[in-house]
Amino acid sequence: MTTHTARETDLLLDGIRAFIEAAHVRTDPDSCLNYGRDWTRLYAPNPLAIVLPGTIEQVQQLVRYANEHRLALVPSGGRTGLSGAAVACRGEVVVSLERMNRILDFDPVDRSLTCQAGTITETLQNFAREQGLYYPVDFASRGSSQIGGNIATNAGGIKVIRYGVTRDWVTGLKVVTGRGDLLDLNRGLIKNTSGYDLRHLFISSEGTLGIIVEATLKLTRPLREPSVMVLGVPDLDSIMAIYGLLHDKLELSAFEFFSELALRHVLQKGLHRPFEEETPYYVLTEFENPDERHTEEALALFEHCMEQGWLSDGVISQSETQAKELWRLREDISESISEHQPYKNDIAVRISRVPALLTEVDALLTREYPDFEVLWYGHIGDGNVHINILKPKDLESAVFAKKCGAVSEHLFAILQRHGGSISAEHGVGLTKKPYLHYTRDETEVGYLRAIKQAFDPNGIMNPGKIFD
Ligand code: 2HG
Ligand code: ZN
Repeated sequence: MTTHTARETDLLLDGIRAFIEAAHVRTDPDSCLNYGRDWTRLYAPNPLAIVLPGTIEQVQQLVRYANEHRLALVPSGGRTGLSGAAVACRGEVVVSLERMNRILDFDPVDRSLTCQAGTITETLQNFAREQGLYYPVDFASRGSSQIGGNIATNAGGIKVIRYGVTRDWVTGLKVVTGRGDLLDLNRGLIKNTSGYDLRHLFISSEGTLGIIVEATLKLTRPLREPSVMVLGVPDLDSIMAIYGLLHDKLELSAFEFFSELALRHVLQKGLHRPFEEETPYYVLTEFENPDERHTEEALALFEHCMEQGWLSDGVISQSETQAKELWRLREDISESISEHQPYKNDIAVRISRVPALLTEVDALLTREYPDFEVLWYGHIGDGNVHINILKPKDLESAVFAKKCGAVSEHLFAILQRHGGSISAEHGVGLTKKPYLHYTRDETEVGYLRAIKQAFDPNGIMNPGKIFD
């Protein structure tokens, strides 16, 4: 990375101000702090400047200018990421899409909308609802994450079991490549077998190939009267036994879990226990419950699980308000533990491998972390588990990170044997970069590099993220 003198920086930024209004080229300390980091809080933000283009043409001009002057760019959405992919800690120019936040088009026949990349997830969810439709990719950061960032990370969330991940809802993308070319990819088509689908390369590319500027997204019909159950479960094995049964018999839209230790953190923030009894684990499941017959079926399954000893207590929502309250027990965990500077793992295996993986990982973590608080939660119905290790107050951050990093090597070796991924939905960014080889072998990474070279020959797009 080239470092610039103050004079050189001024000249470089003046060059940008020639095509983007001066008010949208910022260098004040507040902006540098806010736009230079994501939710990881692990890296000291140090951007050269923050640029907020308002049009696709301005994005193109900026990318061309960056190529000319070998300026590194970090595309930036809502910066709710957890892997450091949107962090600017090495003098990069942050390109925030937040001014490009309009829904441009909606078509009820296609059941699809087109929006600018800076559109907030919740804005488009609400827009879909107003049309009697549903955008089902959903997660706790819906109020600040942006669709461009969701696509660049291939975000998953809490409804994947039923609806899949972001990738499954993107039918078109406009992107400015690292060369400054504008590509209009797939144009909302459902069927299109005209060769390589470049749209999919940009999904999950973490800003390393170019900048997503517009997206066309599919919508679907809303859930019919969803109900939420929270179940108290004695052990990890029972969770998957319950999953097998409910997945077969109910129209599930979520199957999440969390541990008692994780629950205690949201209780400290003012939420209430779902029921009196404490159990080591909890399942939160959501299912369509439009009539009596569905309710009776759910209750019968609950009884059956009780008889099998797979659960010991439970509650079913009686209203939308109660359903929302129950959801908070799961959704608020991540935020409630952030003050403990957790070391995060976001692992995935095929669902059939979950029980074996959990047994091995549980043994590893018990052995390696006798003194640390280890929290389990996540989207277990998708084979995706979040393991958060909380930093003891008196332990230095660097020592803590080193210890957790060393345990990760063991964890990922187990994961590799099960054919899993080191990142299910948070991305590789900076935090998981050292471990990429557990999921992608050298030959495969060689192909990733070749793709990067084709789209970004000068290496200006989010350098140092995913791989070096
Ligand atoms: C969630 O599922 C998010 O709550 C955050 O993906 C996970 O904090 C985490 O590790
Ligand atoms: Zn998650």
